[in-house]
Parts: sequence; C-alpha cells; structure tokens
Amino acid sequence: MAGLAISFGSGAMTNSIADIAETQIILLIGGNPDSGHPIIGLRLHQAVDRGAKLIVIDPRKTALAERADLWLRPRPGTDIALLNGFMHMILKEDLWDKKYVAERTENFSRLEAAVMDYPPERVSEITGVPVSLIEEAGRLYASPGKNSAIYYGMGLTHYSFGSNNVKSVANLAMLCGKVGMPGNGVNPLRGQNNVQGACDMGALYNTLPGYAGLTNDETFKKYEKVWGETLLRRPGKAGSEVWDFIRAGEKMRGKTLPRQPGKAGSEVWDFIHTGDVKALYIVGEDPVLSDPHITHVAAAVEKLDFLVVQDIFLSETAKKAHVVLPAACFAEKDGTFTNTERRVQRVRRAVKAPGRAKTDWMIFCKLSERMGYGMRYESPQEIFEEIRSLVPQYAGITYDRIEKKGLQWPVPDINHPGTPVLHTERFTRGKGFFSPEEYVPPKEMPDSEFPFLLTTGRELAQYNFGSMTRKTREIENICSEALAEINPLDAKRLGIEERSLLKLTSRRGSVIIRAKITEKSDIGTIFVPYHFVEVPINLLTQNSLDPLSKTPEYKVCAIKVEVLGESCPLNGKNR
Ligand SMILES: Nc1nc2c(c(=O)[nH]1)N[C@H]1C(S)=C(S)[C@@H](COP(=O)(O)OP(=O)(O)OC[C@H]3O[C@@H](n4cnc5c(=O)[nH]c(N)nc54)[C@H](O)[C@@H]3O)O[C@H]1N2
Ligand SMILES: Nc1nc2c(c(=O)[nH]1)N[C@H]1C(S)=C(S)[C@@H](COP(=O)(O)OP(=O)(O)OC[C@H]3O[C@@H](n4cnc5c(=O)[nH]c(N)nc54)[C@H](O)[C@@H]3O)O[C@H]1N2
Ligand SMILES: [Mo]
Repeated sequence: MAGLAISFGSGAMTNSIADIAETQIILLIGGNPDSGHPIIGLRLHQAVDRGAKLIVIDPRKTALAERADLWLRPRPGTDIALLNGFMHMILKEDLWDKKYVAERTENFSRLEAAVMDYPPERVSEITGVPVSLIEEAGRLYASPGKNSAIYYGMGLTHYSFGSNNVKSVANLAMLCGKVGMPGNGVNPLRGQNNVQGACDMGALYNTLPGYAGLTNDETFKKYEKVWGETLLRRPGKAGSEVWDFIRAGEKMRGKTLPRQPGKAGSEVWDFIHTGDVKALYIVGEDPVLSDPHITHVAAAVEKLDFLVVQDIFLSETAKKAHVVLPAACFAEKDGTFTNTERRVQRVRRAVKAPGRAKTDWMIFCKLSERMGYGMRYESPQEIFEEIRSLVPQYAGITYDRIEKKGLQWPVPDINHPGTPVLHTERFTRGKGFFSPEEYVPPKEMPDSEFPFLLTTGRELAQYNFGSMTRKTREIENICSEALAEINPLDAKRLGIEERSLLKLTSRRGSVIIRAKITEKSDIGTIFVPYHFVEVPINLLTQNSLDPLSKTPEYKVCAIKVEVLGESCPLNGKNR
C-alpha cells in the first residue's frame, strides 16, 4: 500500500470516540451512525446539543442530515469532486494550514495543481450541490484554530474508487492541519464488531498481521521462526505422538511462508469460474447474499468441488456447503475484540456453546492437526501472547492490563498507556503524502433503459444479512420487511402509492418489493436495505471492485421500476 493508506493505518480511526466531546466542527460524510453506530451517533447528537457545528454530506436525508448546520446532498459517487472543490476554495481563500503542510506533509504541489481544476462552479455541476453550500462547508471545516473531525462510512468506501475517496478525505484533513490532535482526525466508522481486529491480524489479501507489507523479509523471518518452532515447544505430548510432532516441526523448520498476495474474497468467484479455485472454506460470512451480483456467486458455488462453511447458524451459504462446521458465538467464547477506535477489549464466555459447536480457534487447531501441523494452544490467552510477540502494535497489551478496560493500539511496550490519538508527531510513513485524486463517475449510471439509481444500506433494527437478528420476534416486530424508499415526485410520476408492489430490475436480476414514499430518497434514487432474504437485493448490484481494497461498488447501480398489481405474488414470505 502506498502513500496515505500507510499513513492512515489501513483504515482505523485516528482519534477516539470520547474525543467527540472536544470537537467543534464535525464533518460526517457517507456514514449514517444513527443506524450503523448508534453509540457514536448518540455522541454526535450530544455534540450538536452542546453547540458543535455539524456538516453532513449524504445523498440520503438521514436524521443527522436533518439536524445538520449544513447538509450537502451530492449525487452518489461524486465525493472526490466535492472534496477537491473544498480544497480549491480553501486554497483560494487562504484558509489552509501552511505550517502544518510545510512541516508534516509532502507532494503538496501536485495536490495544488490537481484541485485547480475543481472550481466550485464545476463541482456544483458534477455534484448537484449549490456553489454557496460548497463554499460555506469548506470554510466551516477549515476554520483555523478550531477542532474539526471527519467521520466517514460506507458511502465513501463502497465504490470502485473507494480508496481514492478515502485518500481525498485525508488530503482535505492534512491541508487544513486537522490530523494529530484530540478532537480532530480522520475517523472511519468501521463495520462488524471485530472487523478492526480481523484486519489487524492480517485477514486481508495483501498484508501480514500488523499491516506489515509482503516485501519485508525480516517480518517473514519472525513468523517462520515462531511457527517453525511452535510444535517443538508444545508440552504434554505422550509416547509415540511426540515423534510425529517433532517430525512435523522439523518439516516446518526452514520452510518459508508464501510471499505473494492472496486472492481477495470478493474476487474468488471469478477464480472459481476460470477453474483456478476448486475448494473454498468460508468462515463467518454469508456471501451468497452479501456479495454483489449474487447470480455470479451462486453459479461459482455450484461449480466448486468442495465447500466448507463455519458459522454459528445454518446461513444461506452454509445450506450450500458439503461440510458445515458449527461455531460458537461471541457470548460463548473468551478472547478479544478490537473496536473501531483501535481498542483491544476482552470478551468473556457467558454461556456454554450448544451441541457440538466449538470456538473458531479450536476448530482451526483441530483442522490443522489433522492436516499434519499440530497447532496447539491451551487458551485464547496463549494465542494472544503469540500475537503480542509478533505484532508490534499489540506488543504491550496483556490480558492483565485489559482485564477491566481495553487499550488502544499501538501499545509498543508493557508500560505504554496506549494511543488515543494517532500521528501526533509524525505519520506512520514519516510525512503525510498528498495523493491527488480525480473524479470519475461510478461504473454503471442510469440511462434511458435503466433510469433509476439504486443504492443500498442499513436499518437500525436489523444486522447485515439477518442470520443473527431475524430469528428474534421482538426485532421483527420493529422492522420485518424491506421497503424501497422512493421520492414523492418520482412516486407521483409513476403512479406509485404507499406500499405499492414494485419490480426493480437491473442488468443482472430483479426483486419484488413494496414502496415507501419518502423525501429521504433524492429524485431519481431508490434506497433498499439489504437485510432481507426475501428481497435479495444483491441480485441487482454490480461487482466492479476498488483495485486496492477490492471492495465492491454496492452503493450504485442502474435499475428500472415497474409497478405491479396488488395481487402479484411476492418473493418468499414477504408480505
Ligand atoms: N444496525 C446495524 N448496524 C450496523 C450494521 C447493520 O447491518 N445494522 N452493519 C455494520 C457494518 S458491517 C458496517 S460496514 C457499518 C456501516 O455503516 P454506514 O457506513 O453508516 O452504513 P451505510 O448505511 O451502508 O451507508 C452510510 C451512508 O452513506 C450514504 N451514501 C451512499 N452513497 C454515498 C455517496 O456517494 N456519498 C456520500 N457522501 N454518502 C453516500 C448513505 O446514504 C448512508 O446514509 O454498519 C455496521 N453497523
Ligand atoms: N447491497 C449491499 N451489500 C452489502 C453491503 C451493502 O451496503 N449493500 N455491505 C457490505 C458490508 S460492509 C459487509 S461487512 C458485508 C457483510 O456480509 P457478511 O459478513 O457475509 O454478512 P453477515 O450477515 O454479517 O454474515 C456473517 C456470518 O457470520 C456468522 N457469525 C457470527 N458470529 C460468528 C462467529 O463467531 N464465528 C463464525 N464462524 N461465524 C459467525 C453469522 O451467523 C453470519 O452467517 O455485506 C456487504 N454487502
Ligand atoms: Mo461492513
């Protein structure tokens, strides 16, 4: 990863949730924390209550957009133009932080040249945001001497240019000198409870744990040494078993780990279709619903010689598996989760796992043993000790230290208090690197045949593809049905009434769904939540990927809308 991706630790909050209290100006872009991150959402509301200024950039009229001092409603996928527009006017009005730029950054001249092409008038044409609002928002964010923090979500990352969106946000923050102090920073609102921890542990196709690159031989040697000797240092093996383990250990000794990047999860379907991948082992994901263009995914799954799924429930993907490995859920295991502010926290077993379900680490160990490499640990704590020895950010964290309260990485040694604010003195790579970005439109935009723009996202009451929330009656009582949110003007034009049955069709598939008429959706845009198996919206979405993060463009595809008679049968059990 180059430039800012390194500076910004591959996507972790630079600051802490608590320091929202010190923020004077909040720029929320492409995130809807009232549903996705209700605790952070609450803190943002409290900040507004006490007088902090709020700028929201979102095509959807969210609750925070309604409360905002300035709400900018850009056309989906036009954020780079908008952010460049801010930087253009901030330079022109001399509101940038010259000292910070000189001391802490590099490549400024290229940024300056690139944003010259984005005067507010042109940006307004691309984004649909009035010139005056662009200028007001840019001025407010840049306010010299004030604490301005950026919070962003999937409205930036779910694009084929998602990494560039993130780099643009970082460019703006560095230009205004708003990174490295409490109450400022660039703060991604991350996804699942432990997605930060999973990324920290190298569950990405192109990094080792701790975001170590694949070109650093020294890092690899550390792992090869520890893992080559793991077997030899395990106690408690009896009799003839010992020799098997020693032999296996000797086999590992001197072996090198692969230096090439792996295959990204979102790309694996193509490799199955070309015959390069024949077997798949899926842990804790439900891609037959959650990946884009799921007809392509389902066809790939059919082609597999062997599919193993490890899940806490018989998910839609698990239903397709040759072997299902039942896993224990969060409440049934010990360990740590790392949250969106890089805080490593203990989780403790509250209840026993049902039936033959085992914790994920136990399943991995047992499998590895059967495959000839006896990965044996006595407890999650023993695994954590190995993590500390290998991942520099976690080196100073012990179970004792996080018994009551978690620590925020990096914690380089045992006496280090943790790091609430990143990049206070310098960026990870030294100087912050400006990476100028150009606006390009999303891959598939509306046209005469598919005139509407479909966008997808979350509801407060449901969680992802529903395996964990749709089994609870109380939750279903709050929200049990996908509704297509459509603007009143579009509804009127098409003769759509509240709860009319609609058929939504893209180039890849269709779903049947009822309408909800609301100004939350902009004209020409339809929003559908993705949680409901009865309305598998990823039949419609398209699978162009960001070249770096390999994240799909979930937030935009082109669709057409047909109004069906009330008697038309629905998908599945949808009522
Ligand atoms: N209750 C609940 N909480 C969850 C989840 C859940 O399913 N349910 N899922 C979790 C996961 S995995 C994640 S990743 C997070 C996601 O949390 P968020 O990122 O907040 O979730 P989204 O609803 O996908 O999208 C956020 C916002 O981006 C806006 N947006 C869309 N396109 C654009 C654009 O082009 N530009 C801009 N500026 N904005 C745009 C949308 O209108 C929406 O308001 O939530 C997590 N929390
Ligand atoms: N159209 C559209 N599609 C999207 C998105 C969107 O905004 N729009 N958002 C995308 C995003 S940000 C995300 S993160 C993905 C989420 O997509 P997925 O991760 O595929 O969806 P989940 O429903 O969270 O599936 C997680 C699975 O893990 C299981 N599980 C839970 N806990 C454990 C455990 O401890 N161990 C094991 N082994 N399994 C466990 C659950 O039962 C569930 O089946 O969806 C993506 N898909
Ligand atoms: Mo996510």
